[in-house]
Amino acid sequence: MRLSRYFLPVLKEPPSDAQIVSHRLMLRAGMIRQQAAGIYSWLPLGYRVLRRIEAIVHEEQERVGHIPLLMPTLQPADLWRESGRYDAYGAEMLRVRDRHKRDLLYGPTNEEMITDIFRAHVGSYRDLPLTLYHIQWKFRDEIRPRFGVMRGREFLMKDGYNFDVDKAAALHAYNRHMVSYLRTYERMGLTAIPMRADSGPIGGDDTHEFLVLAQTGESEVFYDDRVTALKLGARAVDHDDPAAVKAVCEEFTSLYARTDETHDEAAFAQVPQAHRKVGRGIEVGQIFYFGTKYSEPMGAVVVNDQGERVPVHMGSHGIGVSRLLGAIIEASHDERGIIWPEGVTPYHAGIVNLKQGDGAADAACEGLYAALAAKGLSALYDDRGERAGAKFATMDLIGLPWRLTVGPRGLAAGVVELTCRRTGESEEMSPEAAVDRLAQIYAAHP
Ligand code: 5CA
Repeated sequence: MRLSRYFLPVLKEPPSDAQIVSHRLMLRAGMIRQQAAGIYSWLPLGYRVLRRIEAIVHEEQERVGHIPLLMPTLQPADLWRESGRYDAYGAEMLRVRDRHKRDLLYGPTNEEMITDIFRAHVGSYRDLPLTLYHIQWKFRDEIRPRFGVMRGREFLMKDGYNFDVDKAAALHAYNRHMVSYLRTYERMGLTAIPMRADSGPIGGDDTHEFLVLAQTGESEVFYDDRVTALKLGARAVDHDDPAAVKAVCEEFTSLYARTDETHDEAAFAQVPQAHRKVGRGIEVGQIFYFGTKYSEPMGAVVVNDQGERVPVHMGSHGIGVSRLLGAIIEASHDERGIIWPEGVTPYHAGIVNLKQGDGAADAACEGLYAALAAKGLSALYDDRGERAGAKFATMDLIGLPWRLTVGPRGLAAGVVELTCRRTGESEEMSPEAAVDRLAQIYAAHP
């Protein structure tokens, strides 16, 4: 993309009502525009990152055998009357009435609807295990929407639902979700710690939240800091092997890590003092096992291998897709702007032309742009007639992890400059070497 033809409405002054750094940076970098309290338009740069995050979520869900579908945002109230949640959900639910005076609601989550789909089409244990998920907009009429996309009213969520014949199989699905979530967050450059949590209006006994440590997080967290060093890395985990999956979950949940809702002072006191940490975190996902809470009242039953009709065991599993943009920026920025991890960056590299209109510089930039594209790498080329300082400031603000700087002086010596946004370190090399280096870097971030 050439910046002269792009739509990147950067702001000079951050609006005064944006309280936290991620919200300020998303507005300054022209990523979002607020349309009403907690409701945002996604401008091109923000939308590009949002789609990147969605793509990673899809890839990691499909990797472990979960199946995507798409349910609507509007749901009939009658489904929620069956589960008893229509009245229980309270003022957070946005209720609508259509022209035929039928009650609808803008879905805050989809347990009822997915249970309806399941009961209509599945009747035998032979069709299990089954996990269906979608990425769809949700609406929760939060009393205090704030911090930009972090606590919106309309927000994008990945929500998945497992159907299993018994509790043991459903707990395997729970563990499989935990492992796939760990991989999902790692690919986004995040350390998200699974913490035992409270189930709230979703219900159920077993639940973990995934928290990204950040001073601006809304949850208070208590943890053994050795948990922050755990990494899944490139290891292969057989997601169909319950013991292997459980072993990974145990590794990630045996050290103390809890939110204030489930915090236990006596257990926390057992953590060696040097590792005992209290901090704040951003909840970027939550997994639940709730057994037959929805399948029983809604009649989602299967015939098991004994010929008996039994309600299916279920769980639901959510990732805050739009919230993740805020969480990633909270975890990765400096005083000049955003620093995108390679896995989610909107463009792989920025190209800054120090002397637009200079024949050699223009040609070298066009050459780099094409050579990157040939390797499957996207570039944002600043081809405007601006001063170098202004171009650098824009690149730093929008946070592309790698910048190529091209100018007549370097070209005379046959080199361009490759700069790492995170460390600020620059290296001069031939344009070909720079393209090869970027291809190598991104090979590790598919
Ligand atoms: N049905 C379950 C799991 S699918 C569910 O709704 N879980 S949840 O309530 O925990 O939401 C899942 C994730 O959505 C949360 O972990 C959080 O990251 C994100 N989320 C929840 N509320 C908001 C909000 N108001 N704004 C942005 N993201 C939110």
